Amino acid sequence: MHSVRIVGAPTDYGANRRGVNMGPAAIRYADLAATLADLGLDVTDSGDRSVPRAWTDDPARADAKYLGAVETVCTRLADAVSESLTAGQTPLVLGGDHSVATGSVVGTARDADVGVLWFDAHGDLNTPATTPSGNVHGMALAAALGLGEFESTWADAGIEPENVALVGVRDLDSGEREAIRDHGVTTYSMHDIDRRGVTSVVDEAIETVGGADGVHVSFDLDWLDPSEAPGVGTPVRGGATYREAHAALERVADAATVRSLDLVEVNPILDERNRTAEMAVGLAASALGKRIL
Ligand code: 6HN
Ligand code: MN
Ligand code: MN
Ligand code: MN
Repeated sequence: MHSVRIVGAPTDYGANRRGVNMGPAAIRYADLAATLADLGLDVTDSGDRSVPRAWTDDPARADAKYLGAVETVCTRLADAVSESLTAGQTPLVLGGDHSVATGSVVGTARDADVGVLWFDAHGDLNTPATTPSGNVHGMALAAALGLGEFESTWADAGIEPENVALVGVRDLDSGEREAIRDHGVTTYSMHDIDRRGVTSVVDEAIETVGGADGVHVSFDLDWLDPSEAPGVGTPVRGGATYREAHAALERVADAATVRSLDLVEVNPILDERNRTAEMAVGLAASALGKRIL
């Protein structure tokens, strides 16, 4: 039987809004474990990683707020993800803001050849030198790639730009556009999805990122249109529909091996009756093999 281990990462240090640290609780409340067990998966919930308490931040690092706390969370999460894989359980990481994904990627790529599919309205490719906000969740992918000052912390993650595809972006900062060009990160915008259809785009993304040991799927709920997933801190209109999001993840389940999965940026304070968390649960089921027949 296929096994899944839920790993909570309840942090909001990477975001500019409080509340996303309650994401794991909201997603569990939306019946994650029972939904996955109904698919015939063997589900273990390992609880939440502990998160440091940081009430004040180094004012000199307005370009990377709470970076120390983010790094601590990511280091703990990387170990938890890697242990889960060693135990034969697919890690299902619940954020928390998207900064946690640096830890997931580092953990899943340890001694393995993996591709990364990043479903997001945003590129998450800023560095402290380019960020418009100082929020580290907007740097999570750059950190996993060891770009800019992250060369001294995460450069050994084992992920190269050619192993990564951004899918469905619609809000890039100028420094992110430069990073995409300079490092050759395969990027599909919503424009590509409109023109070609989501399944064709996802097929090509899977093909591009490779990964003999499978793919890491980092799913930011703000990839969806805010009318369908309002409980996120940085909504951008023009996002994926419910059907497109399910079609995308069903394609991933069919055409790739899902080695690990993040569900991030669910903020129950901003949500409407937990519907964004419920969306996350349904999408996890699709990514982990739910079929209608
Ligand atoms: N996310 N590009 C913006 C920034 O502040 O760097 C927004 C980042 C959003 C990050 O949603 O994971
Ligand atoms: Mn993101
Ligand atoms: Mn985003
Ligand atoms: Mn590797």
